[in-house]
Amino acid sequence: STNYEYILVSEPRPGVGQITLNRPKALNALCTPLITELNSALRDFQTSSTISAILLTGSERAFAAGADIKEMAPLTFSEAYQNSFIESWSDLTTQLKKPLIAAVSGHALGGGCELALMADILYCTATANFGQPEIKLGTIPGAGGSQRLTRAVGKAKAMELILTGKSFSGEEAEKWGVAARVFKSHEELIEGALKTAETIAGYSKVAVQAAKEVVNKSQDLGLRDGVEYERRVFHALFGSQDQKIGMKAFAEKKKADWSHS
Ligand code: CO8
Repeated sequence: STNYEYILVSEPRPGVGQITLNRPKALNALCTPLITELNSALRDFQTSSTISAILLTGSERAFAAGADIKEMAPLTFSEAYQNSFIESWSDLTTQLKKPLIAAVSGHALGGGCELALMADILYCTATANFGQPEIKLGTIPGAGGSQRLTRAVGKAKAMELILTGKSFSGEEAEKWGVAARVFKSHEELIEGALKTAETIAGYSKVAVQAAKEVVNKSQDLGLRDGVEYERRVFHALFGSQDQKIGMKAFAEKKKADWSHS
C-alpha cells in the first residue's frame, strides 16, 4: 500500500527499498500512527521477494525530532503500561531480518536517535544533531536509548549525554563509533547509503540474513556463546546453495549468480 500519510515508500535501486519519514511540520516527530505506518512498510519490504536491503531516512532538516511530545504529554501511567506504549517500535529490531541502513541528516533526538540506533548500519551528515534530551522533559529514553547508546559509546559518554541531555554532532557520532560513516551533505549521504544498500542487495540473501543475525547476537551473548552461535550458523550455511555458488564462482573466476531462495 502506498497510501501513507506520514512516510514515503519507494524502490530507488534494484533490490533496495526506501522509507522516508515525511511529517515535515513536526520535524518527523514519531507519533503512533507514523510508527504504525513505518512498521507496515517494513513488513511489506520484509515479505517482498524483490527487496534485499532497506534505507530509512528523513529530511535534510530532521531524521526525527523524537517521540511526539504533544501526544505523550497527557498520557497516564496506566494507559502507557496497559497499551505497552513504545513497545511496537521494537518490531523494527525483532521482525526485520533484512538489513536496514539509517541515513541521518539534521535532528535525531530522543526517539529519533533511538530509532537510528536500531538500524543495522547508521550513516549521517557531519552536522547531524543527535541526542537524548528526555531528561529536559522530566523523563528518560524509552525506546532503548539507554542500552543501545551505552553499548555504542561506552558508559562514560552515555551517562553524560543522557544525564545532561546535550546533543552530539554527526562528526562525533562517527568518531565515537555510533555512525559507520559521515558525509558532507544530505545528497552525498543518500547516495552513499543507496550504494551500500545496493552492494548488500547484490549478495546472497541467505548469507546476508545470517551475517546480520550473528552480528546482532554479539549484543546479547557473551563472547564464548557468541562465537559458538556464529559457528553453528557458519556450519549451517554449508547447507545453502549460495555457499556452493559463491565458492564455485570464485574458483572459476566468474561473478556469482545467487540462487533466488
Ligand atoms: N514532538 C512533537 N512536536 C515536535 C517535536 C516532538 N518531539 N519536535 C518538534 N516538534 C514540532 C514543534 O512543536 C513545532 O511545531 P509548531 O510549528 O506547531 O510549533 C515544529 O515541530 C517545528 O519545531 P521547532 O519550531 O521547535 O523547530 P526548531 O528548529 O526551532 O527546533 C528542535 C528544533 C531543537 C528539534 C526542537 O523542535 C525540539 O527541541 N524538539 C523536541 C526534541 C525532543 O525533546 N525530543 C525528545 C522527545 S522525548 C522522546 O523522544 C522519548 C522517546 C521514548 C519515550 C518513551 C516514553 C515512555
